[in-house]
Amino acid sequence: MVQGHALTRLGLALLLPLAVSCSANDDVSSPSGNGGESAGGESAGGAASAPLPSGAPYASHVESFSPGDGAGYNEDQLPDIVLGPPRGGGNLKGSLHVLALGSGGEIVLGFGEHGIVDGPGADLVVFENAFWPEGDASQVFAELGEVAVSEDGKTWHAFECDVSGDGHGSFPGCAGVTPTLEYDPEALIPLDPEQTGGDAFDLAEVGVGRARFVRIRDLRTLAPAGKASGFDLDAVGVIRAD
Ligand SMILES: [Ca+2]
Ligand SMILES: [Ca+2]
Repeated sequence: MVQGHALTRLGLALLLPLAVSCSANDDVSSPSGNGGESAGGESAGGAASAPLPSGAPYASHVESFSPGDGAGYNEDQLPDIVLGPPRGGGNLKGSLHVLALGSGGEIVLGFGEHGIVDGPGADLVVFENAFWPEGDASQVFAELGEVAVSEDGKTWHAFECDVSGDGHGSFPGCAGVTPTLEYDPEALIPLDPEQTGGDAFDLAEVGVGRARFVRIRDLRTLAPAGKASGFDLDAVGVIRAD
């Protein structure tokens, strides 16, 4: 379910050299039930920002998308809608620049020839449009997703997500919990989850040294049937890449 207010920087267009160079060569499978990717209107917006440097630390292609019930929001903007940096609105605003996965839907993102590598602490960040109604973090509007990583796209290692939470707005191991902040993606390389927001994950927790793919699966929380629903993916960022 898409919540929150209109993003103030929808006009921002960030053309990623990495994404562009990879899109022509990567084996991008067509999202199921989607009829293929659109041209993606977002990059056509008149933006003043310069392109990010080559190797910008964000997903560069959509490997697959299996929409769940109630998906559809921004599906016509695939794959661009989930590539590149997030368009966070801060703790109080959920971005509308997201893809609704639908109840039980799942998406797999890749990073071209790059991989995520395990280093000290967190190695990747998943950005959703969670927000704090009336500024109360304990009442976070969270639509939870399970995050899994893979080196070959076949064998997956999932982070254990506690959907029951701790009653204070924390859902350990889950994506879709921490609001995405507004920040300058050109200035913030490498990514720092303290400044970007989003939910950070450490490959060491699932015993993985390197991963080329990230899968996010909606966990059917706060997803009323028949409406645009489920985890709303904004972006996936890489803290440590090779
Ligand atoms: Ca790590
Ligand atoms: Ca959401």
